[in-house]
Amino acid sequence: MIEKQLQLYFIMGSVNTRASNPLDVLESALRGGVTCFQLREKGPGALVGDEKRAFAEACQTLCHHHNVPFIVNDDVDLAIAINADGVHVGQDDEMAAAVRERIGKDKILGVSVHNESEMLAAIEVGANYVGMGPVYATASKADAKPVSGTAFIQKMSSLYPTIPIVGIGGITVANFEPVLEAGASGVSIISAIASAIYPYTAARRFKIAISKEVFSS
Ligand code: IFP
Ligand code: MG
Repeated sequence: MIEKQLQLYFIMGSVNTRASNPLDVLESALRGGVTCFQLREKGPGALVGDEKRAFAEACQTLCHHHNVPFIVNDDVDLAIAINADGVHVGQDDEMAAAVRERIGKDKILGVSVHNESEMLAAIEVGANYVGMGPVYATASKADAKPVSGTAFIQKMSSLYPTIPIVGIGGITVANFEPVLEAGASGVSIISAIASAIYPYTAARRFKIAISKEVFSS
């Protein structure tokens, strides 16, 4: 179930979009067929406080209209306050074990991992999926770690086949296949949809290409 929801995982904040109304971009991405959404409201100009909450709730409403899970990056308080479907945390964010405790067992918990010990820790706390990357070079994250390629995904998916993996970082419709072939359940996309001139078309292209890939594997 979660594997299918992770297939085309769109991540966005109000500062990542080309179009001036980020909600239009999210709506287009949802119409195009993204299967999961993470609100990652970060960087210069990011919304905070009440504005962030209002934006989050607007995103949540759109996601629910399309039956797509709404995940909040890092901000556990916000996720709990608005009853989001889940939380994604990195290694420097609130410890995953504490997050699981706070959100409860029925919410989705995603954790970013960069090595085997982080992978084991994520499994231990009952993460529902792990994010791995940057698979390719990315401009969306100022403090991104060195490019990891698909080798780490390959290794972790064969050693720990029970926890779904999402590849993230620099993924486009032209380079996503090796990520799924390495064993990822899905791919996370920021720029290739959020910064596209036509986010609907961009999402739709991913959707069709991924359906073919999943069908043929
Ligand atoms: N991975 C993911 C996800 N989200 C993030 N925000 C991140 C790494 C840093 F794609 F959801 F797994
Ligand atoms: Mg983080």
